[in-house]
Amino acid sequence: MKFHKNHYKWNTFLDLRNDEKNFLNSSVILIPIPYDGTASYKSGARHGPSAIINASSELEYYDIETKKDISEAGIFTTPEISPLASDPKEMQLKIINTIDNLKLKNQITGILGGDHSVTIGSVKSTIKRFPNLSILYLDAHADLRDTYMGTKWGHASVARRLKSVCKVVQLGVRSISYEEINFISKSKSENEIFFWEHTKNNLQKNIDLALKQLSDQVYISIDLDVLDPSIMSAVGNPQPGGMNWEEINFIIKQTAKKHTIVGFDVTELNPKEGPESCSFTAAKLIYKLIGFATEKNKNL
Ligand SMILES: [Mn+2]
Repeated sequence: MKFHKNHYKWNTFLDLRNDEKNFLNSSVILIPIPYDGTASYKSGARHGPSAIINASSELEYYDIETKKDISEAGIFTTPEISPLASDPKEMQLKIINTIDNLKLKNQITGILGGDHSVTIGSVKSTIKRFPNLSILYLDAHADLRDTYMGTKWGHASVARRLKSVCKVVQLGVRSISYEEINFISKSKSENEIFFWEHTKNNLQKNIDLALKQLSDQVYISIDLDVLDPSIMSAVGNPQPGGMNWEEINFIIKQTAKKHTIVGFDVTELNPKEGPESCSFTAAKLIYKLIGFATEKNKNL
């Protein structure tokens, strides 16, 4: 069975033609998940994946920083994982099963969200292929609540759920509740969370401290609200005082230099909340992640 682009609508990242015959030879598998069933403030992240893919067609293939053609990495965009309106836990199980069924080997997966809850399913599938996985979690919020709005599987509990799966190192946090602060001290995980106001002034030193705690195989989870609203206002829960473009690039580049990036996600783009440039910024962030993650030369 061959799905000709002339007959089917199947939008792809960078508008590249998917090579279905060589699916398993692609080095990066992008999986759009238009789900925002757990949004609490402003819903609309379901429109994130299509906005990212549309904006990506405006990117130049050539990347100045890594001096290479990003499209040559071998990028395959799957069809969207359709959302379930039932229990958020069912949605996570669906994400795990759908990704498992792709029968991937060493490919890098990149999830296009969707609200941040999609990370739970994505990580739970990825860790089956990479048992020594650890997570670099970039988010303005701590996401360490045990439950929020009646569910344990929502966007405000993602880091808490993942901490029972593997090591999670959090960078960029600038909003946290008392409940979460208490959880951190009870679980003695103070050294796994870096508040942005303490981190940004000595970025190299703090990144080194954060990265030292990660295993070789790293999954980078990005909630776009980790960026400053001046460059990324199109998110469900904006928070002032965030990372700029150079800082997030630096963090990803340093991670790629010292570790192997085996998976990533970019979540919470809510296109109607901001200018079109936000979708483009999200697309370029994915492009940079692909560039760094597939870079064999560690002298980046
Ligand atoms: Mn967040």
